[in-house]
Amino acid sequence: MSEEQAAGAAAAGAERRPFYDVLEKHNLAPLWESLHDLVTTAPVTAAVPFKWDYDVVRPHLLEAGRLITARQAERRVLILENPGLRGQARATNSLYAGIQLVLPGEIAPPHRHTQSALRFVLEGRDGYTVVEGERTPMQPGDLVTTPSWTWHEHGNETDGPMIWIDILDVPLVALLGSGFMESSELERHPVARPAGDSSARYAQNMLPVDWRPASRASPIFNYPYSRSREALATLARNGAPDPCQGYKLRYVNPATGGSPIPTIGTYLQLLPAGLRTAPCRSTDGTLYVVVEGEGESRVGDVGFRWKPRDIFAVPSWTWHVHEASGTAVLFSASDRPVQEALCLWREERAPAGRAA
Ligand code: GTQ
Repeated sequence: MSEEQAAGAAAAGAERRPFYDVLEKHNLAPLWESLHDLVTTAPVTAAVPFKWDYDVVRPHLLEAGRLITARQAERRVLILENPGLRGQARATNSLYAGIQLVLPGEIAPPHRHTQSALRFVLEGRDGYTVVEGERTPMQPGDLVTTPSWTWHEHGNETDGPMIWIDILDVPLVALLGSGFMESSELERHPVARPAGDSSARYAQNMLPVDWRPASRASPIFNYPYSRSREALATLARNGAPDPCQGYKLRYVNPATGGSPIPTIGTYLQLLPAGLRTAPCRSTDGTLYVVVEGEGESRVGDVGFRWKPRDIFAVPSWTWHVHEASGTAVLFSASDRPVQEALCLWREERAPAGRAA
């Protein structure tokens, strides 16, 4: 724009100002002033690439354990706040995440909400979550789901702390205005089914012959790490890795073929030692949890080194590469199934030679 044109535009802007003031009084606004902020040429998000170092989080979580009980807190959790979305309880655009602590002898009482939740176990063995009256023991690396509107509670009868990451679709449900929650009057939900019942029914590549799913959520509450890890180990022995993902599997609801939680996609990937992935970006902002191994990732123009139990956020449409020093395993979660259902999901893989 020439100086003359710029001056003309400024004059026209000043001339329209009184009109805008009138519009504002009537709760109206001129689209032409904000069109290209609303409808951008590519995704724009305030979320930033960020890593939460487990060595930083853990002592604060244990301090919370000294200051408040699980029962008092209802859920004793430190929320992972994306620095670009401070005060909004969001780790990515659409995902809430927090680190929960249940100490020996504690229970986190039963409640239910329309927000769907998953737990990915970071530390401790044999603590448990009860979902709809079925208790499932939790081991490191297990993915435990609590579908929308199911009663759930947590407990720990072991002699060590249980620590896991909670990932919920809280921001999405808030956007849609569809949040409900209910606390139980009961100290504990009555046990309705023996442990292992839903796994026997639904998690053995078979389904009860006359069963029809009542919802899109998976009937499986626990996807044990041992089984997923073994599958990845076999794949890594059998063939070449994908240049962007290494060996990556998605968790699945056996009744639908979709994701176990309709609003949150969940993935486990193995990066062979020394692999540097090709630059890749996709529209689903993603939260990664390091399960095994050490390495580094470059996300946009930020780089971080990671080790087991570190968590990092990759915002929507941000180029990223991962490099594993030894064999590494990453768990990840995103809103990809929502975007796919709405025909919004896109991915781009860099041509060979492009740096992230
Ligand atoms: O364990 O039910 O981190 O309801 C946030 C909300 C955990 C839970 C969270 C919840 C829970």
